[in-house]
Amino acid sequence: MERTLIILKPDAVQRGLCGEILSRFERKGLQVAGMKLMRIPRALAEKHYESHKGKGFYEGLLNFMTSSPVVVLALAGKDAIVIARKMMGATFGSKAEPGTIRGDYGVSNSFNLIHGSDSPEAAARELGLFFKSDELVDWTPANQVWVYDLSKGQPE
Ligand code: IDP
Ligand code: MG
Repeated sequence: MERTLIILKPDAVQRGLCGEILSRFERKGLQVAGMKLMRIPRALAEKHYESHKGKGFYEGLLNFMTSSPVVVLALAGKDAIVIARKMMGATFGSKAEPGTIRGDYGVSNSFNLIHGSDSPEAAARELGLFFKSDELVDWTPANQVWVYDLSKGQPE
């Protein structure tokens, strides 16, 4: 099983959309392996978004991400990284397809509700930034045998 880092950004928390967004991931079959509400310290936001340093939106992005609490999630599942990115949709609500989280809940070209790791390398790095190892919980959901076909030993 793969893990991905999801951040429900300040606009999602302020607009009361955390439950709805988490519910989509739960219904899809992704498993919560870590979850907390936090205010992101500036230094952590800088590290998380270091690949965007120097871009025009970087300062505004840091201000946005540190302005108000976020919910950070570690979601687990087979191909969790790609699945979560598809469910999020394109970067801005104005462009994201209906049926995606960004497409269904936002219209802004700046506030976009959610972050999701975009590769296995990014997921490992970002999970390490936001969670201590003992904050990530390894557990087996009771319905796992109906979420996946486990008859061949591997989840299908
Ligand atoms: P992603 O979140 O869909 O992977 P990236 O291009 O990696 O999008 O950008 C990271 C984050 O930076 C976006 O989610 C968004 O919050 C912010 N961002 C990207 N481009 C812009 C922009 O042009 N204006 C304002 N914010 C931006
Ligand atoms: Mg990105």
